[in-house]
Amino acid sequence: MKQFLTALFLLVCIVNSVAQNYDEAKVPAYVLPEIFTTSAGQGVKSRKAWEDVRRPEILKLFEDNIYGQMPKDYDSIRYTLKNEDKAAMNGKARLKDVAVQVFRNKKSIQINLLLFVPNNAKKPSPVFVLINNRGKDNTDPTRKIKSGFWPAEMVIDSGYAVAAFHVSDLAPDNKETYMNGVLQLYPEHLKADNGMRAIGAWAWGASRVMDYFENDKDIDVKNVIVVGHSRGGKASLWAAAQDQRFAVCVTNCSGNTGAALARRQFGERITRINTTFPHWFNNNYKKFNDKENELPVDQHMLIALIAPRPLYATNASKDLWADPTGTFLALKKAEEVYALYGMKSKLPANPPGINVPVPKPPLAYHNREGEHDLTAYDWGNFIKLMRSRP
Ligand code: GTR
Repeated sequence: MKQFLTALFLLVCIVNSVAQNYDEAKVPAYVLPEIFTTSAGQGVKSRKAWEDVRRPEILKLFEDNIYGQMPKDYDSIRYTLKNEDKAAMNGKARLKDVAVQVFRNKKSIQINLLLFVPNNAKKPSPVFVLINNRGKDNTDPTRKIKSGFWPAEMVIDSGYAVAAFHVSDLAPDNKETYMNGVLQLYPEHLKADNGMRAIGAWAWGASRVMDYFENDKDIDVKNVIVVGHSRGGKASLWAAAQDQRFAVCVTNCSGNTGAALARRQFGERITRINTTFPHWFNNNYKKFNDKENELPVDQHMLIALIAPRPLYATNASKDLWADPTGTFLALKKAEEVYALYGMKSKLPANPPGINVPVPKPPLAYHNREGEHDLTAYDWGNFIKLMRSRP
């Protein structure tokens, strides 16, 4: 029996991996929904029509069909400095270990925020905040363990503050237990087909951290950069799309339902993501399993929601699952919204080569050599983007 089950499991794995397309020649012909045509078929030509009509309409389409509603109300929020080290990183930085507690309907959750601020800063510091979807070791506050996933010393040396919180504080990344977090504060969402789910909860957490930054004099709130990798990169995109206080968005290897176009059906597809991770997106999204072309949006429109703020999307050469070409094409399609703000994209016409970064606003991109990961190479380029901002 055990052997039979192992064989069956292997077979399912093989069928699944063969079922995913990795061949550019097999990408079907597709038509992307127009960014500048309203649901009523009207053309959008001005910034005003974009901001007043089409942008809110697209945001709602993403809420209703994919990420779920984003609750904005809560009863109260409390910030507590749990621990502080004024001479962290050999005196280079101040560590603040902050509890962000949010209360609603007699329930509460706690986001544990780690923040290092450069000690030599003469004014409030811009800050990179990572939505950490990997091990907590990656953000070791004692700095005994160092990781390219969150190279805090490098960011501090470059003159920026660096922060992180873990997704498990908001919603455990598990289809059985994801509701044991923010969703306890908003149980009505669980009943709604367009309710918030795990990725929405992580993005909601980023906004509560932003609430905290607005109350921390060490932080330059006009320059908060939200960073996420992969599933965390889907959340960083959604956070920046719906909360315009984020000045810059970094979405690293975010792939399907992140920065890559769904209609290309290359690498991971909607059916697969909804089956493996049914707790990430809302119920309505399941209607689009194997029906990418029926979606009223595609991911270039999520990027468009971030305009005119800078966005950095990345890929890795061996991570075809996340469709590097589809990510680049989504950025290219979003250029038209930046153009509406008089911004000229520096992206080339075709995807740049491997390790040929374009860390330039408003739309930055690179395809790093190697595996699906977030590394010091990636972070070095995010810093370059910040430095080349006007
Ligand atoms: C994969 C998933 C991707 C991506 C990745 C990750 O299993 O299919 O969409 O989110 O996990 O988060 O590393």
